[in-house]
Amino acid sequence: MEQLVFVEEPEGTDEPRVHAAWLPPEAFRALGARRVLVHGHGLLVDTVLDEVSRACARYGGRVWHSPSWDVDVDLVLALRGAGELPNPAVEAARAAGEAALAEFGDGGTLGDEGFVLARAGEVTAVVADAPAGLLYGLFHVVRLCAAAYDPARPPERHRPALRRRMLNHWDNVAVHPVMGQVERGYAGGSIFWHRGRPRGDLARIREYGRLLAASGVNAISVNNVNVARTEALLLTDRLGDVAEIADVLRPYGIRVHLSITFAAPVVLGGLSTADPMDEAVRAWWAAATRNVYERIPDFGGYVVKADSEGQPGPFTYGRDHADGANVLAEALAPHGGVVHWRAFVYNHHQDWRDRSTDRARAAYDHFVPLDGRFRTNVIVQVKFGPVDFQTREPVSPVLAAMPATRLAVELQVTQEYTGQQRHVCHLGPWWSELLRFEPWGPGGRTIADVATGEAEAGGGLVAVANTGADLFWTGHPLAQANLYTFGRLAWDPRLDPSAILDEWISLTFPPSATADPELVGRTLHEIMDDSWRTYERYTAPLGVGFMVHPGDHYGPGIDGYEYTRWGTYHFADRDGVGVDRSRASGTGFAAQYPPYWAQVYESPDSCPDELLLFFHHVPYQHVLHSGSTVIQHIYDTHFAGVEEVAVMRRRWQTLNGMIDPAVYERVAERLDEQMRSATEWRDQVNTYFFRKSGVPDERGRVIY
Ligand code: GCV
Repeated sequence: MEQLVFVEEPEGTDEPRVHAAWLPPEAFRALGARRVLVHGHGLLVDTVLDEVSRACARYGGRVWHSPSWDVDVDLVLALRGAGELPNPAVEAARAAGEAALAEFGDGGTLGDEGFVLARAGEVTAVVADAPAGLLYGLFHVVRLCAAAYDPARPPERHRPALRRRMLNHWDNVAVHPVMGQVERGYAGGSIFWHRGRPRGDLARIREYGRLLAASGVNAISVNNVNVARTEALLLTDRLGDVAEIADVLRPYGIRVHLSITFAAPVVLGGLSTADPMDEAVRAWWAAATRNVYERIPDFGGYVVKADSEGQPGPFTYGRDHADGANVLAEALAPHGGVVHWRAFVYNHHQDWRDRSTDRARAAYDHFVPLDGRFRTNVIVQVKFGPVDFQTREPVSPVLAAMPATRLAVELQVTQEYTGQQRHVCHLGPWWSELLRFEPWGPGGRTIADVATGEAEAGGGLVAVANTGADLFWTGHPLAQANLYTFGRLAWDPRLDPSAILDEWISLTFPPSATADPELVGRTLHEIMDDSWRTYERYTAPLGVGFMVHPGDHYGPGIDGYEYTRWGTYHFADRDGVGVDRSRASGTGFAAQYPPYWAQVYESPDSCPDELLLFFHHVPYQHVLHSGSTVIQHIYDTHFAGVEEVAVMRRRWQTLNGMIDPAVYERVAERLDEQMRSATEWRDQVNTYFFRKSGVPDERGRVIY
């Protein structure tokens, strides 16, 4: 049996080959065995042709490029407007595509990235208005495998719900003394940078672009939002390094963005100020930006972390975030670029003694008063929750409070707080829940609707990448599914995360290259489907958050942040635990939500169990909706979480010999660590709360 899991590397290299993730050659078997006609021209059409040609060369199919005709084909991938082909079967399939489009209504529009798939006779047609649509159509056909050629397949139209589907890399160019090459990176070094220089592996970057395009991602920023001296230079002296990356990713429809420092006019331009109201500063940004577009005509724009965790910003000059964002937007506007201005702004020098300051409130307090003041090419990028990418948080109330601003929702694919790619923690179900959340109450618009925006002009979905120079791209091979899922949810937030996981499994572990595909699929689902909830069970309880080891954020550190300046406290004492964020007696954060949720969150009686300690400080004997007390819930979930990891490990062992041994070994190794770490979490959390509360476990299990 073939195990075609790795992509081919150029001959003569001693480098270990890189895992093919969800695009192993085997995933192209159904396509590659067919007769394919590609019709149209353009850079991305060439990419389609190249993909099809490679697949056909491997699996015995044939490929023609227009203006070929008079050939029998199984699949035609055609641009509308590329002219008719004197081939009746092909034209019938194309006509079926056109007819299907007309039936979908709204003028049959496909946009820049959409496509339609239809069957006529023996031919499948994929029709798109623009080359990017054809590329996405091709990857759709790959995902469908043989089903793409099913005569009974009804016509389908696909268009991305979100126009902006972006990854932010927190990659440093120079190795940071504390954060290393990639801040919060758990997959080795950076794909782009190595010790102050470009890494130089353009083939790898191209392969990355290919994977991203196949998942649906269409933009990336290539450097950390914390911008130090070397990284600042990417905007000017080292722009060539960015242009090189942009050139490699362009054939896969991926636009490059850059994180910049707000102080650039001073640190790069030699001006005495970066005041956004200063004419010389405005002129500096305009000139620097013009220069960027001369080198990279399809440059996406800037990503900015300002006045946050020590990064410079407009506050230095008595200006606000709208003033700061607008000066950059003004410079980008003539070129069609956007500013992603992050709303992650809070006081990181808080006094833990002061219980009136609440970090959860900060983004709303800073940004909501500015609604309507941002230029139209500013996207305010909001972390999904009010604090910081925790395993469980409520949705950020900012997302429901800025109707006159383009908002992007920021997720974290890199598993900073969710097991750092040493633990299996499949985040699809969590993201799906967030995107479906209705901040105005049941039946209202969803978070996905906010990101889509009116007339599709919303800010889209952004995520911090989890990839690196690691052989498996993501350290933990199963963490590849998080990246894939992010792309697919950004394309269509209504997709069922379990169906996305099915796609990922059958692409990554193709049935034709697996001894027992049913067992592999079932086992992966059993391990991954509920793994986010398992992780939640053995870590911080009931939405209280953090409790992580300070600094590296891995493993338990229950009081690690309790007496620090970072504003992430749980306030556990002998009587109870949790943060009172009610309007009546707490910080008032609950009142930042629209009325429906403000009311639900305000009272411990109506607050959902999983967020109870985020919103309320309650006694240990408080009874949850589940019927359990808070203290007993803590014990039960922590024991259960560790047992679930033990089961995951046993299940994984059943795949020994069934799948690529390198994948098997890497996951097995990581599951051992997950078991060790989950046990550590269980014992520390249970012991901590037993010592604080003095309440024994009603089931008499071992607590230290
Ligand atoms: C890039 C958290 C992380 C930081 C990160 C920051 C951010 O605080 O721990 O490493 O900095 O979020 O999102 O900007």
